[in-house]
Amino acid sequence: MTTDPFELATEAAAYIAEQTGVRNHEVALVLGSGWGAAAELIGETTHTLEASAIPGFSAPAVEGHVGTVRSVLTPDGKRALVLGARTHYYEGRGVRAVVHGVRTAAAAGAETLVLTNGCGGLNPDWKPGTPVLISDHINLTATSPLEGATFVDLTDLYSSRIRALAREVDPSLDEGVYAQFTGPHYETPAEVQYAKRIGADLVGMSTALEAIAARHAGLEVFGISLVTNLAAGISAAPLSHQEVIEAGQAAGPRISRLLADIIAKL
Ligand code: 8IG
Repeated sequence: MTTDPFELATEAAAYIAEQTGVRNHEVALVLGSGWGAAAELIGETTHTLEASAIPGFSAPAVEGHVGTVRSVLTPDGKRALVLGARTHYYEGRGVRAVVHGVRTAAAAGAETLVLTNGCGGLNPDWKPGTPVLISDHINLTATSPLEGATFVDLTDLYSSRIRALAREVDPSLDEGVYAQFTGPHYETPAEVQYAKRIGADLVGMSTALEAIAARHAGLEVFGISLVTNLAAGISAAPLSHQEVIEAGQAAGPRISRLLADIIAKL
């Protein structure tokens, strides 16, 4: 197998095209915590592949994450590649593995990438189960998915065009700056206050590195977070992974509809 990450993505895309018979997927979605069922309304799933069978992918490490890659046909005839399996930085497989799905989506023909995640919220008005548009990010991982002298502009990384479409679907949607921490531990309350002071509204363990790789690959990026818990210290309650799963389930119908309506407008 190749060691070049872009060649590996090309191999993965070729495998997907061969298995699905679909040459080009114009949009790709990465489903994060709480978003597993949200893709159901986007369209008809025509093919389901085990992620672990696709070159460069591996089985998901986290309960609530789905280890499949699906080809979905939307009602208006668009082809969506739904990546249920995200590799997180904290899994220790390196940044190349973290962004392999994004590079595969680009190699599979995608022009638009929808990144979803579950995260902690810093705004106490955002009750668990609130979807929030990502307007920008702060990468606190101290690394980059890009290697060598690869200088990439990240202005308007999270497409203002698609955010406006999302607000046409639901004018009540707020937006915020997402800070990617490495995890897998959640933040201390002091770290949450630090995130707040440097301009973050959302804290999580994904998305920023993927968005950077997506921009480098020429994709238009849309990011949406599901606030599954108030960040540590914002509420008096301690954080639990169970709470995260339940908030996702409760928000299911709203965020499913939202995602499907946004995809339809792309
Ligand atoms: I779901 O509060 C979820 N993921 N870093 N902090 C971080 N990641 C998260 C959180 C959170 N909630």
